[in-house]
Parts: sequence; structure tokens; C-alpha cells
Amino acid sequence: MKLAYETKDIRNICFASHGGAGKTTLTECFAFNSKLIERMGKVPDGNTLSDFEPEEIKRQISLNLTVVPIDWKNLKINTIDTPGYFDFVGEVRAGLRVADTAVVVVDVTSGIQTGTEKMMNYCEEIEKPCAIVINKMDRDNIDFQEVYASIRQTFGNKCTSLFLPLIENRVFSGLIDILNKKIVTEQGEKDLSTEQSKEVDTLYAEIVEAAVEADDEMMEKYLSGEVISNEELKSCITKAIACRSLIPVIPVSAFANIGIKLFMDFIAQYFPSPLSMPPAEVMLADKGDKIQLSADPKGPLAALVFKTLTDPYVGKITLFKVMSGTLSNDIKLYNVDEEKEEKMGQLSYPVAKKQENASAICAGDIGALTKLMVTKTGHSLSGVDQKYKIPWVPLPNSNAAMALYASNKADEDKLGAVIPKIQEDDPTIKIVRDEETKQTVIYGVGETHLNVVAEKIKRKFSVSIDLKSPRISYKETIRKAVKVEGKHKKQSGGHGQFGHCWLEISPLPRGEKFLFESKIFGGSIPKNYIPAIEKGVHEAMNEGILAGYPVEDVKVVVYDGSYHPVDSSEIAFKIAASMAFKKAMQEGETVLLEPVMNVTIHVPEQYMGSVIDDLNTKRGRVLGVEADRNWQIINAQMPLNELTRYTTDIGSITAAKGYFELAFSHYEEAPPKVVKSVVEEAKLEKEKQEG
Ligand SMILES: Nc1nc2c(ncn2[C@@H]2O[C@H](COP(=O)(O)OP(=O)(O)O)[C@@H](O)[C@H]2O)c(=O)[nH]1
Ligand SMILES: [Mg+2]
Repeated sequence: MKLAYETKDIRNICFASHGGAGKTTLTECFAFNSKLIERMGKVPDGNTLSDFEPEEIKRQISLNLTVVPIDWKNLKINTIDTPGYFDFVGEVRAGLRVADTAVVVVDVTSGIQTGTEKMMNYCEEIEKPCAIVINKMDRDNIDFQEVYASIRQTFGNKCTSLFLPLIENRVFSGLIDILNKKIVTEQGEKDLSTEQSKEVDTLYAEIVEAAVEADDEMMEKYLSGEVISNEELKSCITKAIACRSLIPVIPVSAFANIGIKLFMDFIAQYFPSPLSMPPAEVMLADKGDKIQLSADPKGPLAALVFKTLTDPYVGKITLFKVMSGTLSNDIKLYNVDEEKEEKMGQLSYPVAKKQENASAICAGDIGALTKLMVTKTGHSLSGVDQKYKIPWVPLPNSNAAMALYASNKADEDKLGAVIPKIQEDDPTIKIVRDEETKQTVIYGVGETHLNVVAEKIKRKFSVSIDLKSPRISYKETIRKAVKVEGKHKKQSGGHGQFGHCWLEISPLPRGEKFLFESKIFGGSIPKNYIPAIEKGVHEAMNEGILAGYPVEDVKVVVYDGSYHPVDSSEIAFKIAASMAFKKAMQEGETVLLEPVMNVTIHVPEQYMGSVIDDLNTKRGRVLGVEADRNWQIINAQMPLNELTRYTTDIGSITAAKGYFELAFSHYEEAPPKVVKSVVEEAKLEKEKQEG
């Protein structure tokens, strides 16, 4: 690796696909061809460059984005490998944010999969240039033409094959290069046969059709029937990729390393460099105005942090892409989001899990800094004079929740210090203390995500933790108005205690929480004891009698009582009020209230019926359905109790396409079945605590 690269010599690509299509193997193959590694590792052997974390090796899937820079033909291809498993889509979005071209990988044995569609749709949404790699061409019984046809049918004719597989004696042995009309194998180049020429001509015409879209002049020429020369065509391929009028398709085998070198050559020659990309829209941090910054190494410094790692030896490692300017060691670095100067450390290039020294990182390139103080993923870095905020990506909903417990006291002490680091490593993790349920709750994108994070906490920070189903913050209330008396009297020797009150306790409408009123006339209780009575009621409300949950939606009126001129005290009245309230709960027909959530579910049309059937089994109520192209948005309400595994359920019903948002709506009386199980659980918990 060189110490610095020029913007024009950089290509930033990001592999994205359904899990298992071969992104990690492709990355490995790139690294091998460029001599970054001497032997190709294998995913099943757990020795690849990009799947290096024990959690990845154990599962044989990628869980993090990994940057592997490849030196190729005097250029640097920053290759970003990403996970395919849906829980880790936050990593994919981060990778795509800093790549100039997405390479969507399709497994030829499976064709278009859910993950393929998700990635293609996301790239369209963010207008990211794309290429499609059809991988595993070495496998038996495959049909390239069928997969290619379905790609064009699903994603449009801008998906155009620039290479055809050369299959000799049923073995995939090389590629037919359509742009150059020749055969390329490991053994060298060959001319096309007559039959091959015919096929190539058809595809060549398809390329011309897609590419001219990118250039008005060329388009005119094409429409008027003039011939577009090969030189002209080649000169607008990059532009056509950059503006998404052309999505090149290429068949390869990462495993057998066939077609990969040609693909790398194609990237080097035709993929847009940062200079060919439209300027980034950024915000002037001081004024709030939006301006455009192009990838000019001489421009003002603006860099976007897209990943933070914690290495047990090195500490915190921050990965960023320079969008404009050049970052060198002598710059005073400023964190725009935290509005703080940042301590500059040694500049380096991330190379999978390692770093290699760099002297400067120029516009368009990716770099790493260690031990930054305040910087987190998504932050913008700039110089101290000109400050720019670069937009970050929307992260997926973190709706899966588990209660997080340290396994023992020593771990509990350590956990507090570790929580901020976990959230720094993974912005889709949120850890919050729920005061109502007295639990620490960890939120993630799905159950696998949470399990992986729990493993990482154990391994990286040596804190042993357990995940349990989170407690739900039920409430208790009464259904019937009651009048109750509370009397606290102790008059055995010395200074006595005396408090006595009559309370009327009645239900309030849902959500009104609490009302307290005094209707004491004629001084049966002196005014100065009334606040103590309210306090006593409050304390008793903290723990209902049904299952120990807080009491809500009650009105309490103190309307009578008595006092003793010497023995009465605030504390005595407080106790009396508390006693009265507990009695009221016994007599007033206690009920359990459960939280009900507003759930907005997004699903492709064809799954709507099954999603609604499932909602009905989960006590859900559909409030309305809206159409959004061929998706449906279902607005529903569902008790939180039924939602604990909903990320998994919605995934299995909709082939992992559906997703949802959650927001608290209101409390509602829980049905007897729920009450029974909550009461039993509370009893067990209590017995456990009592020993
Ligand atoms: N036959 C064959 N197998 C492949 C090829 N590329 C990847 N694989 C295998 O497919 C599985 C998934 O590959 P991997 O690179 O982990 O996919 P990723 O999830 O997209 O990163 C692994 O067992 C690979 O060895 C290929 O070109 N041909
Ligand atoms: Mg992988």
C-alpha cells in the first residue's frame, strides 16, 4: 500500500446481497488477486479477511462491515464487505453511504432473493450507482440466462450484461467480453466464433441502448439512426453507471476465481471515481445553509464517520470517508456534531482488522483514526475554520427488546462502564434503564442481533450477561368507588402516634392518572396534615396489591378523620392514609392495565392477509390500511404483551420483507388470561426474592 492515493485513483465499492451469495468470498478473491494475501481463505474454514470476529466465524456469516483496500492496476479499490443477514442492515446502509458504487451479488443457484430485492430497492431509493455480480457460476445445473432474464424483468433493462459466461464441456471457464467482443480465460484472449458473435451483437445493442441514456448528444445520435462507435460507447459507460442508466451485470465464480480479474479490471476502468460522482450535499454548521461539496482534495475538509470499532489492544478505531479536502496529520480536527475539537492521532488505512500507516487521506478515500475522544458513528469531522454537517443514513428500527442482566455483582459493576462502548460500536443498539420495570433494557433490530451483541459483550469486555424477556410495565387500578378508613394509633407510653382519615377512592378515566382533593371542613384534620395524607397515598400507589405494579387512574378525596392535639404527626397521618389506600384496593375490585401500542406495519401486498390473520391471534385491532405503491401500510393497535417476538414473527410471515414501527398508545384493562399469568409470575418473583 502507498502512503497516500489521489482522488482519481480511488474506487469505492460496497458488496451487498442476500446472505450467502458470496460477498465475503468475493472480497477474499479480490484480496488474493491483488496479492494482499497469499492464500484464499474460506468462509467455512473461518479464515477469511473480512469475517474475523469469533461471532462471525462461529455462525459463518458476516456481522459487520469490513473495509479491504485492494491495490489494482495502480488504483486503489476500497472494497466494503457487508452482512446479508437482515438484523445487520445498519452496517449495509453505512457501507453503501460511503461507497460510490454498490455491487449487488446474486447467487446463480438461487436467483433473485428477498435480500437482492431489498438491496436493489434501497440503492434505487438513495440513487446509488449499481452493478450486479452473478456468482457461483462454477456450480452444476445452473441457468445464467434464466437468472439474467429475471433480473431484467424485475429491475429493468438498465441491468445489462457486459460479459457472458463461457461454458465449455459444462464447465465455467471464462468470460465473453461484449464491449471488446472477445473471449477471456486464464489462458489468454481468443476471438469469438460466428455463433458467439451473433449473441454478442444482441447484447452489445442492449448496452448501447442503456448507455446512451446518460448522454443527450449520444442519445440524439442514436435516435437518428447513426452508428455509435465503440470509442464513443466506452466513453459514456462510466457516466451511464454513475447516473444509474446502466447497471452492468457480470457472471463470475469467486470460489474458482473465474471472471474476477476481469471484473476488477472493469471496476478500475469503468466504475466512477469519486470525481465522477455528483457533489455531496452538506450543511454549513454555523449558518444552516445547504451547499454542495465535490470530492476536491484541495477543497475544505469534510469527512463522514461511518463505523466505530473497539479493538481490545488498540482501543477505539474510527473509520471515515473524506468527502472533500485532504486529511493530514497537521490538521486541527473538529467534530461538528459534538461542537468540539478532536484530538488527532496517527492516520491510517483500515485493512480488515488491521490498520496501515497513511500520510494523508484525500477526498474520496477511506481512512481510520484511533483513540478519538468524542467522535461516534454518523458524526461529521472538519477543520476548525469551516464546519460542515454531512447527512448520515436512517438506521433500521430497533424494535426487538430484551432485559439485560449482569450475571453477578462483579459484572454488574463493570457493565455500567461498558454500555456506552457497546452503543458506540453499534448505533442500532440502544440500552436504557426502565425505571418503571426496574430493568435495563437492550433494544436491537432482531433477536439474532441481540444474541450476537450479548456474546460480544462477554468476549470483548469480559462482562458476563444474561438476556431475559423484558418485564412489561403493567399498571393497576380499581373499577369501583369505595370509602375507606385508615387509623394509625400507638399510645403505649411516652410520645404516642395518632393519625386517622376517611378516604373516598374512585376510578378515573384511562390516562388521567391521579387526582387528590381535600374536602375537610370544620377542622376534623388540621390543614398542615393534608400533604402528609397525599404522600401516604402516593407511597401506597407505588405497589398495587394484585402483582405489585403501580396504581393509576384513581381519584382520592379525603373527607373526614380526626386528630390528637399531642400525638398526631405527619408521619402518623401518612401511615394512616397508606393503610386506607391499601384497604381500598382490596375492596374496590382491582384490575390490571396493560400498555397498548400503535403499530405501523409495512408489508408487500401479497402478505397483507397473513399479517392481518396473525394480528387477530395477537389481540390486534386494525385501524386502517393505506397503499404505498405495491406495499400496504397497516395501522393497528396491539398489546405490548403480544409484541415481544414480533420482529421475528413479521420476518417469518413476510419472507423478511415486512417491518414495523412502534409507539406507545394507551393503557387498557388486561383480559383474565393475562392477569392470571402476570399475577403468578409476580408471586414467583416475590418468593424468589424472599429466599
Ligand atoms: N461454489 C461456490 N461457492 C461459493 C462461491 N462464492 C461463495 N461460495 C460459498 O457460499 C457460501 C457463502 O459465501 P459467503 O462469501 O460467506 O457469502 P456472503 O454471505 O455473501 O458473504 C460459503 O460457503 C462460500 O464458500 C462460488 O463462487 N462458488
Ligand atoms: Mg459475508
